[in-house]
Amino acid sequence: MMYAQMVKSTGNAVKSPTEMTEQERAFQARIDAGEKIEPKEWMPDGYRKTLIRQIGQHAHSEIVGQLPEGNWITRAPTLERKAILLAKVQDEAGHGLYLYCAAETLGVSRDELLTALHEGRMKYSSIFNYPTLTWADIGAVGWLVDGAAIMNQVPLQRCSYGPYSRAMVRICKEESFHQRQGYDIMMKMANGSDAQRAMAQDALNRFWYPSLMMFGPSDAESVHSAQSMAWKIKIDTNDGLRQKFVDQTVPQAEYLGLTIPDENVKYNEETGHYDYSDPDWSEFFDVLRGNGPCNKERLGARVKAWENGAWVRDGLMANAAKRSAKVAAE
Ligand code: FAQ
Repeated sequence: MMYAQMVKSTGNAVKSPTEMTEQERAFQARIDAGEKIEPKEWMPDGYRKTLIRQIGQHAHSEIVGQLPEGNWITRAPTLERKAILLAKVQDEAGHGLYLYCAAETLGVSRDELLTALHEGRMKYSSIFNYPTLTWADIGAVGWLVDGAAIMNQVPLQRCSYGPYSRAMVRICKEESFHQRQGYDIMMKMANGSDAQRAMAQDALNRFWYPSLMMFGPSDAESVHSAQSMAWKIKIDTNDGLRQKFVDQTVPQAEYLGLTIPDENVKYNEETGHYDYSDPDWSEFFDVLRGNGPCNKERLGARVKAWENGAWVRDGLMANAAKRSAKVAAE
């Protein structure tokens, strides 16, 4: 069993119009005109591959992302909190399903994508390799992790690939609710006892930098951004979205009376944005290589769930075969 996500990132320079074939030029013109590309239409091989990679990773993130929160369903402090958390975790499963379906329209099966995840050939978001140690972490995940996810996904509603862009519309609606529930937990904790306030601060301390890492490496290190943006598979740069997230989140932390664990966070009158420190990128790349605190546990849990579900899949297939044999005999 291989737990690392040893996928090598390679990015190609964006082709200039003169290097493109006529078909590629016509395709790029459609993208530039804001048209949506639909499943059966011609698309460059690289466009298809990039979408499969990004949508697949995104789907895996939703499914693996259930694990840190699932950890707290049995320990939620009230029945109401438990019901809300259960609904949120179920939503993530739904997001995974829409996204696997969107990827399937590109000619890859869900089984193939899951096998690639299980064999360490595909990535999922780095954030889910961090543990949720206290109830306040569930607040921080909703507030910061869903907050970062929405910041990235709202622009993706305008992605050039029809099925992905439409999946994003629904996902973003649900993610907004998720973020509100996280912030609501943080408000309760931040306005609670000293011990609760300390837990809220501790959760923010641990989740701040990993949340900033969700947007991916700096623009200088991002291998895919240029081509993905030319194809409108990505709408904004990694650093652009990260800055927007910081600008949105700092005032929210102030409202909670919590401190961002970065002494360089300061409003910059000249730029109109908050200055902030970059995360430790060596930690980010190390997590991607499979060495985060929970990589082994997360992938292990997914592989086990897959194996434990084999009898359900086998049963469904046997039933489907029986039904089609019956229809054929009629
Ligand atoms: N973690 O060249 P770039 C959620 C990889 S939201 C792991 O910049 P790209 C909701 C990247 O894949 C989270 N790997 O790449 C939820 C590439 O490697 P590759 C999921 C990362 O694709 C909330 C390499 O580094 N959201 O789950 C990360 O242009 C709460 C070079 O990077 C999405 O997936 C990372 N953080 O930009 C669920 C959104 N960052 O593939 C439960 C869609 C980068 O060559 C609870 N995805 N890498 O082997 C995207 O927008 C983009 O894929 C980026 C990365 C922005 C993530």
